[in-house]
Amino acid sequence: MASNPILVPILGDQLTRTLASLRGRTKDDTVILMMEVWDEATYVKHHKQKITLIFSAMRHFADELSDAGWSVDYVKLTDPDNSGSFTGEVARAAERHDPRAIHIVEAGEWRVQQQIEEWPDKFACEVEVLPDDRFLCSHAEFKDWAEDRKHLTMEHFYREMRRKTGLLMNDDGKPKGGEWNLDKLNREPPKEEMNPPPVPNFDPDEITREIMDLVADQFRDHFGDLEPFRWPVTRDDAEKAADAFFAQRIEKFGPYQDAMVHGSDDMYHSMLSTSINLGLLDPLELCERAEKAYEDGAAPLNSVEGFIRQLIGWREYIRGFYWLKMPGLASDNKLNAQRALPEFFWTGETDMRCLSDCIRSTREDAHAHHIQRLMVLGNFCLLAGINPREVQDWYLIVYADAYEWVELPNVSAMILYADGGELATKPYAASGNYINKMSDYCKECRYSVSKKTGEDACPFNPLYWHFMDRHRDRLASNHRIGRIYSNWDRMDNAKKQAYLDSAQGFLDQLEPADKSWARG
Ligand code: FAD
Ligand code: DLZ
Ligand code: SF4
Repeated sequence: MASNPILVPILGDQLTRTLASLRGRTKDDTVILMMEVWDEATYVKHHKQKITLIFSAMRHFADELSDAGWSVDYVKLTDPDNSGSFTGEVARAAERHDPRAIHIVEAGEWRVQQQIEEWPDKFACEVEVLPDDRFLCSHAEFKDWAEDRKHLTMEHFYREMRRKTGLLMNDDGKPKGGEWNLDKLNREPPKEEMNPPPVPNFDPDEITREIMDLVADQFRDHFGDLEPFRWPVTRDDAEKAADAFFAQRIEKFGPYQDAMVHGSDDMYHSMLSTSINLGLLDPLELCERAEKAYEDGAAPLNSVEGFIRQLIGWREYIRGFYWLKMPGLASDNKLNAQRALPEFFWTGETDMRCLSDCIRSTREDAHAHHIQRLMVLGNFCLLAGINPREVQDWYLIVYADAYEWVELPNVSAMILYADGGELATKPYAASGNYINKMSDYCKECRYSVSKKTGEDACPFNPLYWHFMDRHRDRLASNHRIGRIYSNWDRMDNAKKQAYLDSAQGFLDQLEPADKSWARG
């Protein structure tokens, strides 16, 4: 190793061999630093599988780099000298290696980026922070796009990304199939006999087992089941998971994207978000594979367009929105929602069958699919007026794919309307009817989805009107939702009061969560 090498810290969600900070570097002049630190593992009490996933993927990635001839300085959580923070570990590594410069790719999260921005003042050597070009759209590009727009409509952004990548585009600049967005074809309710092919399971190897022992010991009071642990932790396994999706599930991904079935949180979804967010899979490569599946006749356009839209549309848009709106987004609460998160979000103990199933899969798998996160769990938090900070913590903790850059806009702006409607043009509020249409939950629920008020009524029904009524001032002028108030106004006063009383009765009996589930 040359003296005064370049020190390249690689964070836990930067596990990509072509990372900007490694590109163009020579192996005899570079020391890669990877750090397991208490600050990251405990600033919220992440699900046990999330910690296992990240540490195991980090250790496998470090081995892969070492096998390829890189010098990797890997600090384990249990290292007695571990300072517990990124900054502390970079300082210790700087003492060990006396680098002439530190090169790091910008952090995904605002909180971590704030720490990195202090490094030039803290360290004697030069610090270079590189853009994370694993995303298609840079912060500056998103800012330019957003400037002077009244509404930051995802659909407009998505079309820009389609043009930029050429994905599903004809040579004349028009979208393949003639339409940009085929979402209207992607709302099939579940069928009786669907039998989606099982998602591949990846049995823990020795490295993962060692971390599972660590997690069982050190993080035993964190939420979630540690076993069975089935997530891919290497690029090879992540690619096997992608192969299985493209071979078996993409065909029906589109139509059943919004369908919910009791006991199933994978359905025809890709289950690739953990690998994509860690950096094990490249989203653009996945989109190109999806397009090829369409060209080869292996998947219909609505499935392929839907998948590509999630990745180059929603995922990129969400990240751009996060960086545009931080730090204010984290404390936005435009609907002034102040109710505590109910305890059943941690225990799953509720008679609401839809919620208890989504919380079960969250506890067992550190996963729930999009429509469960949005229209069951999210819809409940919106209608019940749960405080955004508590909802944000919950989502960040419980999902194995959760990092603040992707969790926060989805929670604060998409489900809670806490930003006042800059991301979502209307709140995603729905009564039990929507859940009944799109799932098999209601038929065996203790509540009746057809009952509107009273003890046995599906709680979503009165909660929906309670929400609409209490936010009338803000929502009545919204042209996408305002006409709902004419239905409310047509009801007689006794019926309205019955709705409001039922909702209030339900809200009053919710037991607030013990705060120690979330932090410290
Ligand atoms: P698929 O259904 O197969 O979708 C394909 C890919 O599209 C996903 O892997 C993901 O990378 C991307 N994607 C889809 N929707 C979104 C979206 N709204 N935002 C960003 N990317 C998207 N996704 C996360 O990766 N991390 C989170 O912390 C997260 N929190 C969420 C919180 C809420 C309230 C909601 C409504 C959605 C959240 N999502 C989050 C988005 C989405 O639910 C998950 O990406 C998806 O369920 C992961 O499963 P999958 O890989 O099978 O996804
Ligand atoms: C989520 C997480 C956890 C639990 N632990 C670590 C860790 O010990 N070391 C690390 O490099 N990264 C960890 N991460 C992921 C980081 O929080 C992630 O890299 C930041 O969110 C990026 O901004
Ligand atoms: Fe959920 Fe209501 Fe259906 Fe029960 S009846 S499963 S609470 S939507």
